[in-house]
Amino acid sequence: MPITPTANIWMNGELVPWEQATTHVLTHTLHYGTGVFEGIRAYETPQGPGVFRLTEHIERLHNSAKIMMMDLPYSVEELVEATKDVVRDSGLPSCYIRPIAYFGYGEMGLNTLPCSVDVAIACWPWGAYLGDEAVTKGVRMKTSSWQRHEHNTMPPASKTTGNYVNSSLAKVEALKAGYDEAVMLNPQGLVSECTGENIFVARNGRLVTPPVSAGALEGITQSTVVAIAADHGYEVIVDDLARSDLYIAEEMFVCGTAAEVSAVNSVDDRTIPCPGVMTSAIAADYARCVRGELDKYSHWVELVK
Ligand code: PPE
Repeated sequence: MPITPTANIWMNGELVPWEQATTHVLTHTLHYGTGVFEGIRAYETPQGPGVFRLTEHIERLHNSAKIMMMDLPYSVEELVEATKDVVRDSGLPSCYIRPIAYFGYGEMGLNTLPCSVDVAIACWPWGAYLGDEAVTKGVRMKTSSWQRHEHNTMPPASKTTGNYVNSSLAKVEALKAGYDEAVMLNPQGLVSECTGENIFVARNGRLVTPPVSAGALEGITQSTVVAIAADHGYEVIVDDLARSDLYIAEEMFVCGTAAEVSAVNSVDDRTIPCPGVMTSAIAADYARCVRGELDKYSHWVELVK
């Protein structure tokens, strides 16, 4: 999806014009995929832009860095404030936000310990990640021939840039085959997640989502969905799913900051009823929740003003 240059970008404490937010080709992370990043959305509210679960996203960035033995030079509080500055400065009513921390210029070789750490935060307007009709018509999924990382290969709990080589291979394979998105299985053959979303499946009237132990990222949208589902009285369990559980799902959706809640209409050409009743209700409430329209969750919307 294209990005439009729209806003100043925060780099190591300064807001710099979009075109000047560049790095040297010998930046360490460019060579070894060792950066960590986040994907966050700000939504329009009557009080101006509100960033959804901002603090939790920045906490996850810190955790990703910790897993990578990267010492972030900014605290959670500082990066929360910096993110608000970027959004406020952009003047955008809503946007996608991409914080990234990376090993910088000056060292080469796989030892990251002597490297400098740079941090940048950018934002831009970004539409529906899996297409405008994802919520109503649903997306076509294909099981990937690429496996999700095993825990001792690349830690899936860290949003490390290099982890996304796996996601990109799977995404391109699915698109080339005429599908919208890939389902990733782990080395044990169990369902893990998608290239950039967590998975929910309805089986026997209750929702099932795979655990972190299956190689899924601990999704912030996933946890929002669990809360919303409970409000509707839907039972949610975190459990392993086999590929065949997807084929006979009563309904299915995927969720993530970029993709929000997107219904799935088929997996490997097995049709799934779409959009399901639970999916539609959860997608509608998610859209309200992120805009601060559900009182119970309004504290999740961190206003930039
Ligand atoms: N799994 C993966 C692998 C993943 O990348 C994401 C977010 C999720 C699950 C959902 O996590 P959360 O956003 O906390 O609900 N993917 C981000 C990056 C997508 C991209 O293309 O880049 C996102 O949704 O922002």
